Amino acid sequence: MEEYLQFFLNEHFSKNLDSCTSEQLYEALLCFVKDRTQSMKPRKEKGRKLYYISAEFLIGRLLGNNLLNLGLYEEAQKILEKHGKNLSQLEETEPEPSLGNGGLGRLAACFLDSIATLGLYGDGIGLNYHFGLFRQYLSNNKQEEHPDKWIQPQSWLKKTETVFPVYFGTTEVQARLYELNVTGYHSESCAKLRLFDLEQVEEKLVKQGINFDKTDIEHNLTLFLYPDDSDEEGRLLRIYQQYFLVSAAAQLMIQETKNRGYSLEELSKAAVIQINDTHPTMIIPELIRLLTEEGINLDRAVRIVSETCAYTNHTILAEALEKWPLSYLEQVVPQLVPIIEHLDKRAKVISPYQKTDIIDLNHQVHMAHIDIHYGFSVNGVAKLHTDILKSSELSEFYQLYPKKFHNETNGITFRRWLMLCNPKLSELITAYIGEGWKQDAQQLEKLTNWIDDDCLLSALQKIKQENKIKLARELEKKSGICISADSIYDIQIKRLHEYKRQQMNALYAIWKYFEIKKGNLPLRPITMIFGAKAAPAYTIAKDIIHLILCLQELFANDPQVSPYLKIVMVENYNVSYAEKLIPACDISEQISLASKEASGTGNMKMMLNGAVTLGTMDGANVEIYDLVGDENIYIFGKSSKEVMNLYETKGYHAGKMYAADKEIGRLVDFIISKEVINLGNPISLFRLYKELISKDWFMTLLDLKEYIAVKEKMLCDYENRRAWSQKMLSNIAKAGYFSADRTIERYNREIWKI
Ligand code: 26Q
Repeated sequence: MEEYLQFFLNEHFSKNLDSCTSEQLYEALLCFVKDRTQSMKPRKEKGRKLYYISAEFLIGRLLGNNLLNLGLYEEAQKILEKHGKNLSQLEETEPEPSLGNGGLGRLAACFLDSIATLGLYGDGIGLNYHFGLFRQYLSNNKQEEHPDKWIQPQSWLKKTETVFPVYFGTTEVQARLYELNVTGYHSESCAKLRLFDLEQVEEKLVKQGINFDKTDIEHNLTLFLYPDDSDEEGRLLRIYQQYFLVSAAAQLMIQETKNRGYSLEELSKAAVIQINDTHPTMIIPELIRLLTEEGINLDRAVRIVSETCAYTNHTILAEALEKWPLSYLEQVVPQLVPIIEHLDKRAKVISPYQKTDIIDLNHQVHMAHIDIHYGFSVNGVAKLHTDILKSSELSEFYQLYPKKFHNETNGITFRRWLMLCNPKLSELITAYIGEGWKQDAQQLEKLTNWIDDDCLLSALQKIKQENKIKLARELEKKSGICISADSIYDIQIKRLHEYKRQQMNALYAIWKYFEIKKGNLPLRPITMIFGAKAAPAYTIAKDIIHLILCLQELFANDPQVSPYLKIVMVENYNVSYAEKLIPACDISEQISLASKEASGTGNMKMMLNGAVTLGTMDGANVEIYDLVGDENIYIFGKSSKEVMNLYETKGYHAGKMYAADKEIGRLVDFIISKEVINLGNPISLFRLYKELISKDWFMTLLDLKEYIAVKEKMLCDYENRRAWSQKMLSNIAKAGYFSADRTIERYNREIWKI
C-alpha cells in the first residue's frame, strides 16, 4: 500500500506521503481502495439474482468502512502514522454521500454490507442524486437548509457505458448507470450499488438555498434527494424521479436476464426484486409493460412479474402511505396508466373489499396496493409492526393473501456500527470472546458469562468514558460548545417527526429546569443531546427544533442551571455524526408513540454500544425488551393496543388533559413564557403550544408524566455504577440478534431463495 500511495502522490501531485495535503492523501487512498476492489474475484453469477431497489441508499462515508472490510485499516493507520498523519482525521476529508433521509435509506446501506459479506448474488439499484439530503445550519435558533453537493471529480462512483432511454409520454431522457463497489467484511468479492443518473443534469438550476426549477425535468431529475415533504409542486417531480428509476432499472434487469441466458418467461428464476417501500412500486407495471412489448401476453406478464417482486413496508403512518392522483400519472407516465387500470380491474375481481382497491373512488392510485396484489411477498420490519399490518392496517390484504405476509425484523451492520465507530469496545469484546462475533454476532451472548466480572465491568465504563471525552472534544471543535464527560449523555438522534416525540423530551427539559430552579439539583449533571433534521415543509417539526434551540440558549445563559442541565442540538446530524454520538451514549431515547415507529434502527445501534434504552413498547423496542429483560431497559407509556383504541374511539383529548393537570399545564405553558419568547419567534412558539393543547395527534401529554418518572428513576439508577455497567453489558451481549447478517439470511431463506 505504501508504495502505491507514494507512487500515486508523486505521479499526480509531485508530492510524497510526508509533504502531501489531506485532500491529496485521501484521493490516493480512494484510488488505492477502488483499484483493490476492482481486482477482486467476480461473484458467482448463478441462479436468482437479487435486485434491492430503493429511492434511498444512505451509505455514509466509505473510506474507513472499505479499509476495515478489506482488512487494510490497521496497515493504513500504521503507514499514515509513520508519516505524521492520522487516519481518522483523514476520513473527515471525505464528503459524505447523504443519499437518503433516514432509517429506510440507512437500512438499505446496512443490507448491502451484509449482502456483500454473505456473498449473496445481489445489487442495490437507486438514483445518483447530485445533492443529497440538505445540509442543515442552525442559526437564530432555526433550521436553515442548504444544498449539499457530495460528488467530487474523484469519487467512489464509476461511470459505466450503460445508458437507457426513459420516456415520459413523448419526452425522452437518458439514464446513465454509475456503479460503486460495496465491500463485505473479509469477503472475496464485492456487491454493487448501481445508481442511475440523468445524463443532462444542470446543477446551475439550484438557486437560493435548496430551491430550484421543479418543472425543468429534462435537467433536474436527479438533482436532489426528495426530502420527504408535502409541497404540491414537488409531487409531480417525485413521480418523474420514481419512474426514471424504475424504467431504467427494468431495462437493466431485462438486459441482464437475457445476457445470462434466461428467457423473459423465466424472469422469476433469474431475478427477485425487493421493493423498498412504495417509492419504486412502478417497477411492477413497467416490467409488465416491457414484457408485453417483448411479445408475452398480458396475463402471463402479470404472473411472471408477480412471481418476481416482493415489497417491504416501512410505515403505518397514513400520511406516509403513497397515493397519487391518477391524473398525475396520466400526465407523467401515460404509458403506465392502461396497465395500472388493468391491474386495478383484476384486483377488484379477486377482492371483495373496497379497501384493497388500487384506484379508489376518488381516482387516487394506492401504490402499496399494487405491491401487495402483484407481488409474492409483503413484509413488515419488526414483530409489532408486522402484527399491526396484519391485524389492522392491511387486515383485508391479510385475509386475501395470508401466505404472502412475513416479518423481517430490521438489523444493522456491526462492522460500521461497532468495529468502525467504537474500536476500543470492539477490541475489548474480542479480548474476552475472540473474533468470532464479527461474522456471527450471536456469539456476543457469550459476554454474559462475565456479568459479575469486575474487570470487564470497569473496562466497559472506562471505554464509555473515553468515548464521551472524545465526543466532548469533537463538539467543542465543531461548535464551540463545552460539555462535561462526567455528565450523563442522554441522546435522541433521528429525523424530526411529531410521532418520534422530540417535543416530549423538550417538555422533560422544562420540567428539570423547574426542578433545578426550585433547588432540587440532579445527582449528576445531565447533557441532553439532540440531532435531527426536519423536512423543509414540515412546519411543526421546525417549530419543535426552534423550541429545543431556545431552551438550549436559555439554559446555557442561566448560571443557576447550566452547571446541571445542558441541551445541545448538533448541527447537520448525519451518518458520520451518528458514528461519533452513538459510542458516547448513556441513555438512548426511543420514545415514539406506541404503534407509530415501524422498527427504529438507532435503538439497535445504541444498545450495541452499551447504551441503555428509555423507550415505549414500540417497533423493535419490543424485541429489545424481550431480549434484555425488564431490568436492562426502561419502559413507559401506553401500549400500542391502548393507543390504537384511543384513535378508534376518539378517546384522547389533549385539551382536557392540559386543563385537568396543573403540572402538565405548567410545562406546556412555559413554551410561550416570556423567558422563551424572548429568545425566539412568538408565532412559531404559539403555533407549537396550540398544537399541543388542541390536537397533539401523537399524544405527547398522555405519556409525559410517566416518561418523566421513568427517566428520573433511570438517572438515579445510573449512580449505581456497577449495576449500570451490568445493564450495559447485557445490552451489548443481546444485541447480536440485530445484526443485519441475521436479517439478510432470513430474507434469503423466506423470500428471495437465491
Ligand atoms: C413519501 C412520499 C413522497 C416523498 C417522500 C416520501 C418518503 C420518503 C422517505 C416517505 C418515507 C421515507 C422514509 C421512511 C423511513 O425512513 N422509515 C423508517 O424505516 C426504518 C427502516 O425500516 C424503520 O426503522 C423506521 O421505523 C421507519 O420510520
